[in-house]
Amino acid sequence: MAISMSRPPAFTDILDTAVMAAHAGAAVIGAAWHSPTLVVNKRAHHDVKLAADVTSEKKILAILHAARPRDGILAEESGAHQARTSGLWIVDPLDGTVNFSHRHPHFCVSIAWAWEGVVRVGVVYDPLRDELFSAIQGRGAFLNGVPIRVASTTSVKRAMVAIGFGKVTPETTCLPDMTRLAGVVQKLRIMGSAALDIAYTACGRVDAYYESHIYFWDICAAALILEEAGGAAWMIPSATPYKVRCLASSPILIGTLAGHLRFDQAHTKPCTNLR
Ligand code: LIP
Repeated sequence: MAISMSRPPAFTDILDTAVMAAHAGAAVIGAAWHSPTLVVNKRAHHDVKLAADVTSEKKILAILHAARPRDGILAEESGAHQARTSGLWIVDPLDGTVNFSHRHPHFCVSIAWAWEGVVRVGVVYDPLRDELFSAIQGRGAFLNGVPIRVASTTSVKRAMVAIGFGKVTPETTCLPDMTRLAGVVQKLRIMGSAALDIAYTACGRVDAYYESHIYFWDICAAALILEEAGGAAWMIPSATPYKVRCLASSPILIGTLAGHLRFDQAHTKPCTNLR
């Protein structure tokens, strides 16, 4: 189906739609959080799929589709939906699902919008803390409307690094990377939500985030927020579609961290560049 080469819409309108959809998804998640029973759709050794993931996504996609019916969508639960414009929504309806399933209060909704393969708008919403992280390309990053910046930590020795520990199999374990980092940074933190890890890097609550195998939908929105907060988010594509190796930090620290992680900068590109 032909892609119409139209002019991009106003990014502020896109942001308004993303925020409305994030709140709607969060309302669904909030209801599940407060319900005495948690509906589990599927269990795997290192993962779980909840009904809340699916219902939140349906709610979010209905709003995005109503606002921009011809844009494409890439969503964690329902996958890729055809695009008839250069616009693409990238959605994680519940990032931190395993945390949620243990009633561990650390999860969020993540919505990004790309135009011509570059992320232009990003929203990460943590409903329990009522914290909305947002950014428009070239217009700065905000937490509940207040500008945010990365931390100015000058040395890796003083860095607190969030590390994602995904679905560990012999092929995808990041234990060697973790060991490399543990020996050089101040502290490692495993918090279980890549989107919040990168958003926390953007506002200086941690100095970096690393994960050896993570999906676009977990990182795209927060990566733009981090870039607009003065940081950088790098990715190296893997053989699995939409799955990448990701390192995010401040410009001061990212090079040194990449060295310790043997992060091949020759194959690296910004997490906001989906081309
Ligand atoms: C999670 C990520 C986390 C990773 C988990 C999982 P989900 O996303 O946020 O960083 O370690 O394996 O991928 O599945 O909760 O959307």
